[in-house]
Amino acid sequence: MASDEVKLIGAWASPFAMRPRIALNLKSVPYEFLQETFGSKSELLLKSNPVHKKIPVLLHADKPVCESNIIVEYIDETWSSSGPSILPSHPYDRAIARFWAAYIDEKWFDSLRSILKAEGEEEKKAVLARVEEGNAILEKAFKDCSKGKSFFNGDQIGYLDIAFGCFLGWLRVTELAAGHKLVDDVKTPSLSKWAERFCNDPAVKPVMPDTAKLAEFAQKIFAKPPQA
Ligand SMILES: N[C@@H](CCC(=O)N[C@@H](CS)C(=O)NCC(=O)O)C(=O)O
Repeated sequence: MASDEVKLIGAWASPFAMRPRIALNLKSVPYEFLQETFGSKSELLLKSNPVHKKIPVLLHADKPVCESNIIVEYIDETWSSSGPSILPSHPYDRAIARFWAAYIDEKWFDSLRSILKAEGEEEKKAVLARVEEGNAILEKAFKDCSKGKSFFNGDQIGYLDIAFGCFLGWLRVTELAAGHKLVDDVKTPSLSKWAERFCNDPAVKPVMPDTAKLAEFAQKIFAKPPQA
């Protein structure tokens, strides 16, 4: 009989792996964290996520669930009676949260990671402007969704907070590398306060990587030749 155990294949520095880690913390679900080594893929990962071969993968009773936002939804539905609800309760709010989560992964994060790879001042400037444009859009989305509350969907951390907040460590590292603040009290006052609240939440604090440690890791991985 398969055990009911929960395991998560991930890595400490992975923003995508941070999503299910926060969700499991919110639901107080104990799990074993199986960390992949950067640059190689374990047999278990290849077997569990043969399509994308990416982390994170949640193993629940030995059954794999892939894709970070899908895992977060699975955690919310599976442990529905423990901890706060992660997805908004109204279908419209759920649709909006999923819309912004897709925007963050497909557009915003794409620009953010281009900063670290940008070559020359002109390219760097253009990418920084693209991220700031995205931040302004997300500042407005935060105001519209939170309606004056602390988080995107109210008083507690939810789906969209996790989807966006998981990138805050990498955002800080990018700011350091670029010598340019991207989220601050002047440009994005609401997001700036939200980021502080998010990072201090007890479900987030233990899994948010230390900026200096992450910056050191970033230097190592970006020093390697770019991969196709
Ligand atoms: N859409 C995926 C993205 C996951 C992802 O990009 N994971 C990275 C680590 S942060 C990875 O496994 N990269 C290895 C690779 O691309 O081969 C998700 O949301 O889970």
